[in-house]
Amino acid sequence: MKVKRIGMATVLSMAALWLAPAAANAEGARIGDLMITQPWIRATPNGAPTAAAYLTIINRGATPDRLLGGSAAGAKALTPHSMSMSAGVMRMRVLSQGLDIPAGRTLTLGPGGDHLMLEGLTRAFRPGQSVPVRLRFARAGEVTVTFLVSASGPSSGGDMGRMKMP
Ligand SMILES: [Cu+2]
Repeated sequence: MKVKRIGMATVLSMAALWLAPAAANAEGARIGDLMITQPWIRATPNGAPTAAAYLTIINRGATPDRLLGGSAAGAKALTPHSMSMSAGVMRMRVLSQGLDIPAGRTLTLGPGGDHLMLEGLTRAFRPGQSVPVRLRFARAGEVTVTFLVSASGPSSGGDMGRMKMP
């Protein structure tokens, strides 16, 4: 029994080391079968009413889930939005049924695509700040994730997790 516990501790510390490079820029989280990585919020100018938040969700389970919404420090509402091109204009709308996270798939939200919309901002988001965001999933439940505020993206390269425009 004692040997087994030491073994587990070693595995955990190795996992922590392996995760360290990503955690340096943006913290992730795990809830049930879902792994959340690269959470970030686009920095806003003073007085901006809204901000967009992005993240990657990996569903390692055999059951689909949905990201329904949540809440964020400094915003009155947080809802999933879709982004689509209509007559040459980018339009977004509230996804009242939430965002699908198919079983065994990775969902990446990035600039130019689906996103989480923070509305009714009570503060500006400055690059380098950390913002606690509560996310609500239909199946996995709720989890608090620390989102990093950035002008262009969660990694120093700025392009990781970005969605390519058509
Ligand atoms: Cu939006």
